[in-house]
Amino acid sequence: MEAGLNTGGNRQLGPYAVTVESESISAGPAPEAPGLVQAPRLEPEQAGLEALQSEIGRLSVLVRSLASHLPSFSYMPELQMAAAQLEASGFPQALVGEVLERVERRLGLRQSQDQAGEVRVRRGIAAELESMLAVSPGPGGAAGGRRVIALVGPPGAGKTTTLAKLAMRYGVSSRAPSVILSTDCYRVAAAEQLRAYAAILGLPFALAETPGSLSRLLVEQRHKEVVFIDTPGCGPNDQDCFEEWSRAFAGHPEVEIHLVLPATARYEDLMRAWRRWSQLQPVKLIFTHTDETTFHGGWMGFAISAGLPISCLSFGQRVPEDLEVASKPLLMRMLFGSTARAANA
Ligand SMILES: Nc1nc2c(ncn2[C@@H]2O[C@H](COP(=O)(O)OP(=O)(O)O)[C@@H](O)[C@H]2O)c(=O)[nH]1
Ligand SMILES: [Mg+2]
Repeated sequence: MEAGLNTGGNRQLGPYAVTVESESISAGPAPEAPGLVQAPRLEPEQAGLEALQSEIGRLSVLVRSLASHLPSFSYMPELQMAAAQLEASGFPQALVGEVLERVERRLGLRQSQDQAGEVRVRRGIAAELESMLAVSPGPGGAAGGRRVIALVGPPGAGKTTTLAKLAMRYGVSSRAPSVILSTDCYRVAAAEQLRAYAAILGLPFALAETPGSLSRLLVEQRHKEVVFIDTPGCGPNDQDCFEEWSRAFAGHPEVEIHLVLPATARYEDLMRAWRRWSQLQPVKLIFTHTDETTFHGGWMGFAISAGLPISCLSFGQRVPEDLEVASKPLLMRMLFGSTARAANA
């Protein structure tokens, strides 16, 4: 059926006719109308039509380009928008796809036409991420038990600074007999930095000259209730270093190994680091430098992929202030709003 725009028939628009066929709009040269006086040119309407066509063209390019970045174009618009935001914050695409599928199931949405509303979708996403992220606040398991904590991770991640913060919070403040052990014998300044922290905190300090001599020190210090062990960072290609440290810890199941990684690294870089550091069998993650980024999807996505709980977050250089014990509400506030410092203010 052919229907004219507004009038139910063809309408003369100067040299053009506009006809609406079913739902499509087409524009083309107007047929000659014998006996009719040529209508005056309606240029503003013609210009409006061209502008409309060009806007539709622009929007369709934009939608195609947005869709090509999304895990699936079959999701409802609110989910697609949320997916774009998660990806922009650093979450890997595959994980975003998994989150969306979980949210669809949670909200009972089966088709892209289903309606859910932005707020409901946001809450669904937060709930899913909260259930996928694991936290294990601070070091140590059973309350009142002996704690032996080792920090491992790449050089410059913030291990020594974080160790001093932990020593203050879980050693000095708890008044439990504690000791700080450094195994960073590669760089003289590194051990001295920790010795200085130990002196300020009033805690005993000992240096293991080699990874092998750590065993002897751990036996010597077996009566201490809290033992903090700092380690040097292995370079990415130094496989010998990783093997040496895995051997050093293998005979000491009492050591709780926390992997310290910078929150500023991208998801892919963290996964690459994980392939090496997982050899040491860490049981918890600490993320540092969280104050230096507002993109928290990369490291949170990594924590989900690695399947390890987050124990602490470091958000600055100050010892001992700039350390927060991880909690799910804190992670959600960081992800959906602000930095660790602001999120906890
Ligand atoms: N901005 C910021 N700087 C940090 C943080 N943690 C450590 N640093 C700084 O990063 C640098 C390396 O830290 P360090 O503890 O020596 O790293 P390590 O090589 O892993 O022992 C030092 O200048 C620290 O003060 C943090 O959470 N935020
Ligand atoms: Mg260090």
